[in-house]
Amino acid sequence: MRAYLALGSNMGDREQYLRDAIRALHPLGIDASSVWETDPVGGPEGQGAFLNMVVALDTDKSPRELLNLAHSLEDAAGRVRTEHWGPRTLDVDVVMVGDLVVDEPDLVVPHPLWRERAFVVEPLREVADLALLPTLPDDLDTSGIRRVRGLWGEWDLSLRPADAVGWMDGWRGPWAVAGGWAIELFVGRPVREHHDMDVAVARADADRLHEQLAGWELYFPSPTAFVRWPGGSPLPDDEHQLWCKRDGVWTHEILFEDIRDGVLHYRRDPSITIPVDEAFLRTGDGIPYIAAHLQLLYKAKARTQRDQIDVAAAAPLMSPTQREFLAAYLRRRDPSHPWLALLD
Ligand code: PH2
Ligand code: MG
Ligand code: MG
Repeated sequence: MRAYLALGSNMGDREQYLRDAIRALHPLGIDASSVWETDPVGGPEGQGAFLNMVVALDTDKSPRELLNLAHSLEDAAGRVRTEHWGPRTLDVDVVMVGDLVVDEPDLVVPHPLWRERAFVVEPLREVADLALLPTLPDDLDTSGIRRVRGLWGEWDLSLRPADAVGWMDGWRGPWAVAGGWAIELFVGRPVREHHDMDVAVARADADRLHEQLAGWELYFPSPTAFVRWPGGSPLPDDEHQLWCKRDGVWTHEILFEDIRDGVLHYRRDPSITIPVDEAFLRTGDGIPYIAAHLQLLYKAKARTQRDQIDVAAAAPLMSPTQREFLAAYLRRRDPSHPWLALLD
């Protein structure tokens, strides 16, 4: 079941409280919204602005178990319950748990006020699944809320795939732009906003990254803390991503692909292999990108609007063979996967 939790903080180191909560939730496999700074709604006069976000998770936990989880996160933030709706280090509310309805003295699900609160609805929109999205109110006053930079530091949002071509100049080995930008390069027109840029390389080439990206700091984005990857040490087998920072700003994320003898092996399903010259393609102006049918495999678990936009844009342009490749995989995992309708 898809469940949604709303997080809010308006006391002390607000970002740190949110970061701690996100780290604690990370093992459950969450989609986290952006962080929004929001004017306080109700409560005592003069309390400070909130940072709010919403996380979505696919879970078997009951609403009661999620409430207990919420309380444990609040306790970890040292929350003291004094004034009703007063300032708090961390507030975690259960917004929705599938279509379950609970009405008990200390737990009402769906949350009785969520539809009236832009500080819940707008972050929720970013991580809502396809069934929920059309039911979200879109007439709320959003003047008191604004999206702010990420919890993990600033991304340079002005960067484009052409910049990655410069960074990777002279790279010996396969590489390609991945993620949402790969879909856009395939489609050949703007598809949606991007919050980051992904670049895929072969795991076997990882030891040359420090030399290639000499002006950067490279970090493993572990769920508990960013860990710097010092040059000269081998890439740990369980690390699949690297975040790259230059002049204090994140520029891109490196994704490691298992490529051996010209064949890409899909990590999450060893039965799937693709020759690298079908997996990594090139635009007319020479920008390498991951083929859409492979990129969408990575996104197939995701349920958010972003991914739906990507598949809706790419599917009509894919070859019948590529569509069937993706559809066969989805059917195997989930015969009712919402994308299947787009791939017929
Ligand atoms: N939470 C409240 C009351 N008011 N206002 C904002 N902006 N954000 C909140 O999370 C919030 C609030 C009660 O939980
Ligand atoms: Mg609340
Ligand atoms: Mg609460």
